[in-house]
Amino acid sequence: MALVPETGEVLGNDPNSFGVLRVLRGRDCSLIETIGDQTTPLRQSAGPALGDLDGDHNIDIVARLNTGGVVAFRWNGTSYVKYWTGAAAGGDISANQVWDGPSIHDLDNDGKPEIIYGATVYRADGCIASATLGFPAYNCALLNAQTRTF
Ligand SMILES: [Ca+2]
Ligand SMILES: [Ca+2]
Repeated sequence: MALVPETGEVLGNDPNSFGVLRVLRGRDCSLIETIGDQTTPLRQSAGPALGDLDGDHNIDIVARLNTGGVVAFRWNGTSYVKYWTGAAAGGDISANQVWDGPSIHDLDNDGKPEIIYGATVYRADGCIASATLGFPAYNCALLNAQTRTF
């Protein structure tokens, strides 16, 4: 893989260089599904995050888009389908952090996961909860230790 360090761009915008997600069966490593195509250009250098976003007890996948922002996939019973796309926000640091992928945590302890990508926090439905760089967004909006509310 080749990178442009100044921009973080994975060379290039050639669709052949976009990442894909491969879902393997645990017991024999057989391929269940390959996720990603030219309409969903995944950043090949960033790992995905796994969690149950919709509460159906099936694992959902959140991956970084090569164009900024994130995309979520959910299991429909037979395959993974696009669930939502989270827009790149002011806190998106895509150009500087080539390797960073999203992570999933319940930041406010309400039982619903949030997705963290750079300085942007998305709710489980893909809406942006916070997009401010630095700790103030987390301290003031998401992780208020006294109220535990948004
Ligand atoms: Ca799920
Ligand atoms: Ca939560």
